[in-house]
Amino acid sequence: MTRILSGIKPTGKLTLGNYIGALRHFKDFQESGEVFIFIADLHALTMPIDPNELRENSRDLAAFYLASGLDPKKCTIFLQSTVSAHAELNAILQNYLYMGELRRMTQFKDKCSKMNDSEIGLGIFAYPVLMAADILLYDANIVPVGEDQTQHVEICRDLVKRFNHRYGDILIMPRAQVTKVGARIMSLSDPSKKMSKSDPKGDIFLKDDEKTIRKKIMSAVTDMVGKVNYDPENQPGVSNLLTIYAALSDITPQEAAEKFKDSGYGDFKKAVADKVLEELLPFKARYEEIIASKTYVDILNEGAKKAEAVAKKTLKRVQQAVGLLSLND
Ligand code: ATP
Ligand code: LTN
Repeated sequence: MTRILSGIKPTGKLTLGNYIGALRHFKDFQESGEVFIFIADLHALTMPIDPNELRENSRDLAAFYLASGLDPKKCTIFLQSTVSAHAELNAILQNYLYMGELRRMTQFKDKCSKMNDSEIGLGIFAYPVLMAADILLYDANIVPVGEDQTQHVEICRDLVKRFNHRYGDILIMPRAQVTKVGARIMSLSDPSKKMSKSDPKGDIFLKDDEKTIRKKIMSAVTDMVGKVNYDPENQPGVSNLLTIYAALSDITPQEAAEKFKDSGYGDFKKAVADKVLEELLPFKARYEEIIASKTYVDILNEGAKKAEAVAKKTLKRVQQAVGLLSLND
């Protein structure tokens, strides 16, 4: 059976970009494969974060997973830090990715370009190693992610090739799966930048109320062209709104553009806001119910047990392959 694995790091308030590019799709895999979805809390430590905020973000993310339609009876939902095999496999795999290739990662360059070496933690540099451990522990075949994470899945694939070449067929080769529409939602206030939860200016958060969401969409940056076209190069703001509308309607941005070709920007933005709210308001209501009832606690405990059983077996296989002595065999 196909194994599917993905995670989101609890670094801040989740955005509409996280929802459209990743979260919204996770549930679709539940019927066809064996799904592992986790809260990447160890990854959240790679940039400075307040401990209380990290705890709150982690609870929120658990509730968002459940509100998105992930069913703990059909998939395994867990906190990364509660399955120690992640850290253990990380310690082994760090020897199979190299400084030169880690330095070329876009995320590392983006996050650290304005810092000097004395401020850059080892964790953000070695981020892809831990992410590879996350993926490989579960023998994942498919890793659904937004576009910005595909480079990390690619480096994981390089690691698998290198490792298997040396030790035999030990690790399973994963591949990234990126949604066709909405893999890179841009900021509403600056459509040249990715919408990102750690850079929150003008972006839509899943916890925003109706009034705020409407206001943000109505004041999204557009252009002077005055016509709704899908043309990301010349009309990035309008094209981004079309992408949001299209992704949530399961149509292409071109189809969305056709629908609004005779509309002014005001009417078009109102339709986008209605579409976003139609999806987010019921989602938010489910999230609030889950947070209040704390049902996520038992689900995460149960998930950790199920995840650990799978992860331990892979860890053992790797430990044996590289020559770590096992005293019980
Ligand atoms: P940070 O700002 O802390 O780096 P982020 O908002 O980029 O966080 P991640 O935790 O890195 O979010 O990403 C969670 C998932 O959401 C990943 O699969 C990522 O590819 C996807 N994602 C993030 N931002 C966007 C976006 N703007 N459009 C589409 N998908 C996105
Ligand atoms: N790097 C990812 C989070 C993440 C992940 C993973 C995603 C950590 N480990 C393994 C898929 C598979 C992010 O920033 N969203």
